[in-house]
Amino acid sequence: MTERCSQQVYNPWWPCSATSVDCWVAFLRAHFRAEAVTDVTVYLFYSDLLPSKDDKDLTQYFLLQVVDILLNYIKKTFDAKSKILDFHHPHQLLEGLDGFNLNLSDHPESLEQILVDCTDTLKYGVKTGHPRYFNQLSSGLDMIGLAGEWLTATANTNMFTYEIAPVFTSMEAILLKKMYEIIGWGEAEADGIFSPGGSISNLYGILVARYKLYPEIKTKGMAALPCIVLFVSEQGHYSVKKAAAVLGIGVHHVIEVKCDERGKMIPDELEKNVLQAKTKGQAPFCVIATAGSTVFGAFDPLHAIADVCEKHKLWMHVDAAWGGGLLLSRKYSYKLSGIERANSVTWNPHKLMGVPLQCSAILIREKGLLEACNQMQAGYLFQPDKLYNVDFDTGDKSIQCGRHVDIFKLWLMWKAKGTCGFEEQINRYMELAKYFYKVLKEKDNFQLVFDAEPEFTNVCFWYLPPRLKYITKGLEREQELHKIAPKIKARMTEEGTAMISYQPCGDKVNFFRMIFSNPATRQTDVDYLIDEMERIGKDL
Ligand code: ABU
Repeated sequence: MTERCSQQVYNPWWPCSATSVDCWVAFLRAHFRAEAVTDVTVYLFYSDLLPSKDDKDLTQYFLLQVVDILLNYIKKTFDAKSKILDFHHPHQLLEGLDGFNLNLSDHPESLEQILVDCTDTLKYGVKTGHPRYFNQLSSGLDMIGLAGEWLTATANTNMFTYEIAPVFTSMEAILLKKMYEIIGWGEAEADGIFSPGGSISNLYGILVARYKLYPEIKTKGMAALPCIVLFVSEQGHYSVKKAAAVLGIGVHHVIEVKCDERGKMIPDELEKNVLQAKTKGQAPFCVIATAGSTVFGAFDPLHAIADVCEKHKLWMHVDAAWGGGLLLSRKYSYKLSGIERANSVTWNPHKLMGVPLQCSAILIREKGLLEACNQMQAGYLFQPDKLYNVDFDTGDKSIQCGRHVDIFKLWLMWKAKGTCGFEEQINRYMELAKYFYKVLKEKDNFQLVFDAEPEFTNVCFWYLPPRLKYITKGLEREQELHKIAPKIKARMTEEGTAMISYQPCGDKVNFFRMIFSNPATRQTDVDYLIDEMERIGKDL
């Protein structure tokens, strides 16, 4: 260490605060028994940490400094008055900012620099746990989930075999069982796996649906199949089309079914589309129903869709990536009534349940199908003659080889909250959505997209600047209104005061989509957002 740890001039930023600098000097004194260490610091490198050197104290000190950085960030995250982000354009970040250089060099950087880089990475990022972060369906920063991520990263293992992930694969089995029960399926008939997100879970649903009807797909490919088609509502997630493209089905073979005025699939339209496809010589095989659509938060009528599926022998997949968490609420789970009739379900605990990204499950109401569909029996991983029950090797069910451990943070959160804790949190989001809707309804400078209580925690609305009142309803007014949401969002982003998403949809020009899925959000933050929109928007 001595040759490379030359003493350098004191670096004023290290390590972040005066108290920490004192600690650092004290640490160095003790560590190097060098009383001379006063106002100087020593440069150390990754090679001074475990396992290169047997220096547990230094490794501990370095990691504690990282924790200190994280704790400072967490404190700021939950302070409503702190900025959600310090926005910079991509070229600014790529060019480098004030000591934060993204470029990589051939030579090692000191541990000090590594700690500065950790600080800056958080500094220039987005605080998705901030109480006024409403931008995505997944938001919030759960402390238990975070602890789960830390532990998972420390364990650094792979989900493909019980052999190297005995505890995590067992936890996955327990969690999947719990989710089947909540949906209303018996354990003996169900199967599942955690996947890298809702899009991949939806892809699994379609993949297994096709395999069930056409098992020859696995060996012979699409050439052996008729022209297969599937159905999803106009408000369904775009990942369904993506999956169709990836699976060689083709985007043109995804038939979009009309929705009612609230964005729910119309079952009669579904049946009409199925019959039309058959008349054209196409082979319908699957319907994707949505439980909690991305923009409107709509729930398709699952029982009526299940009736159509049963009548026409179609696989029913429910994309409950967003809405699945509502099954934990005794008050609101009725919105997913009929999900128990589905053949497969996507459910993302990283959305409504607030589990840190990523955490998504594909659940299938037929044991063995997932494995039959994806199994390749790689001899170097899935030896049948291992010392344990190899049914716990999950790798041949998945389309990946390596699979990240997404289960532990969910398991730990469930332990910490109990099912009731999730329920309470989710019910609170529903109440906040109703509150937000009621406040906007009373204001003449806001207009709701649906003049009815929200179906879910999505609340869609326009802000109307005063000048729009003087433009008569029609194309010109719509064109002007279309420009308002992006302008308000841009100002909010630049000022870092709040984040909320917007989009056009069908014949509706750009409108805001409010989402409640952040445990840090309170009514005061909702009131703040409204005031902020009025402040920024009144002169637009
Ligand atoms: N379906 C992915 C989530 C998109 C969103 O947060 O709006």
